Parts: sequence; structure tokens; C-alpha cells
Amino acid sequence: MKKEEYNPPKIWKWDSENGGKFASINRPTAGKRFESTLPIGKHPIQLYSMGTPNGAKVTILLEELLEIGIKEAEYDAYLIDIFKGEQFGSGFVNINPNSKIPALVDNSDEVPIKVFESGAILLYLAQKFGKFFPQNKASQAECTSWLFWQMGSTPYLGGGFGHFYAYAPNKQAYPINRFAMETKRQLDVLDKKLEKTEYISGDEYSIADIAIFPWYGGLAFHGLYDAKEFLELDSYENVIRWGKSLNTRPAVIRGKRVNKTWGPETEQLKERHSSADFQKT
Ligand SMILES: N[C@@H](CCC(=O)N[C@@H](CS)C(=O)NCC(=O)O)C(=O)O
Repeated sequence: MKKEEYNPPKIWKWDSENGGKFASINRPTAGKRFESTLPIGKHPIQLYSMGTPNGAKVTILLEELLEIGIKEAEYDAYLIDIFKGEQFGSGFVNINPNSKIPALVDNSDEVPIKVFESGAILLYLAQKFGKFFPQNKASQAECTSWLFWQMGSTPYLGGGFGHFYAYAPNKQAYPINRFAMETKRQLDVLDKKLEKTEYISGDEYSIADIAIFPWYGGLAFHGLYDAKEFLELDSYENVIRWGKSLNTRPAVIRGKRVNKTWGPETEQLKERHSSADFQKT
């Protein structure tokens, strides 16, 4: 096969057609593209998101908090449809200048608190409610290590492997090989960890599991990027065992539905404003 050579020009220029599946969304600039006002619901916690793995992390945690009886975790989850470019409206950009879901506003106090980046949101909520975050310092350090591991590692899985294997306009060996290797290395890191402990940071289910599950659990058994055979995902037995056990938790099942607009109807819930919304399907 002939290798396609690319000689970078002196100055890089944006080619609006050359972005694969997200070509119409991506631009090399930040900031608002149009004016928008975000809706505000009746609860103190307002989430603006979509049911992607990064979005699901936050809704899983909120549902877990509600599951253990923390009523203050009630929330309104509004859909930001990233495929329609709603993340570039001024209302959303005002919360997250990086224009990516999820973003959260907590109106519990006089001054609203804005949080973006899913890891920061998980940490904010876990610390606010004192749940799903270990009590002692050593365990906290372990939990945050794995939380930040996920935040740092997943771009190689999603933006690297997922992009080049599933979304790029043509399949290229070099990036697919590079990111398949890195994705498998990451899965092996997780598999070896989960060989020793039930949950990611030990015996306790925590925001580390909630951060990692939607991506690596999704990859291992939800068919993310349709790569089950290519990456021999069945061989990561401990990841599969852990993922399957999390996948049966009622809060995880509900959390995965929130702001999801694709897949079977019973697995979707465009917006969530109360627990009764889950009965509406
Ligand atoms: N590091 C960020 C990543 C967020 C992210 O990449 N969100 C994606 C959906 S999963 C998004 O909003 N993409 C829209 C875009 O890139 O314009 C986080 O964890 O919150």
C-alpha cells in the first residue's frame, strides 16, 4: 500500500472539511458563536449536558447520591446537543469557556457556583455531600489518582483510538496502531488493578469508578467504537467483572439514560427534572 505523505506547510491553515465525523462542529477558535440563554429549573443543581460517557459520569453520581437518600442532590438536567453546536451558545460558554459538556451550576448559595470538566464536577459533588469519596487521606489520594488517571488517559482512547478507528474519514494504520496499543495498555493497567481490588481505589465504590466506568466499561461491553473483537476486549476479565457489577446498579442504569438521545427508547431520557421522569418512557 502506498504511504500518504504529508508535508506540513509553513503555517497551518484550518481545512473545515477535514475533521471526520465532527468536521462541521470543530474550529480552531474558542468562544461563543451565537447568543443563548440557558433554562433554569426548580432545583439548586442545574446540569447542562448530553448522555455521552463524560456526561454520564455526572448523572451517575447524582443518581447515586439520590439513591442513598441525599435529597439536596436533586437536579435538573438540560440537554446541550453537541451535534447541533449548542455548546457554542453564550449561555453555555459563560459556564464553560471550553464549550464541552458537562457543565454544572450550583445555586444552593447566594452566589452561583459554576463547574466544568467532568472530573472537577465529580470532585465538587463528592466533597459537597461527603459521599463516594473516601474519608482518610491515603484513600483519598488513591481515589484522586485514579480519577485524574481517567481524565488524562481517556483522550487517547476517545480522541485517539475512537477518532481514528471509528470517526476519521479514512482508516490509517499509523494512528490506529499507535492508539490501539495505548488503549490496550490502559485496559491492562485497569485489569491488573481490578485483579487485586473489587473497586478501582480499593474496597469502596467511589468517584474513581464512576469516572472510569462509562469509558472503559462502555468499551469492554457496550460496544463503544465497535472494537470488541479488534481489541480482544473479552480478555480483560477483571475489567469485565467490575463493569458488569456496576452496570446492574439502579443509579448507574438511571444515570446512563439522562440526556441520552440515541439507542433504544427505553434507554433515553432527553431531560431530567425529577425521579418520576424515568417512568415516562
Ligand atoms: N475533559 C472534558 C471533556 C469533555 C468532552 O470532550 N465533551 C464532549 C462530549 S463527550 C463535547 O462536549 N464535545 C463537543 C465539542 O467538542 O464541541 C471533560 O471530561 O469534561
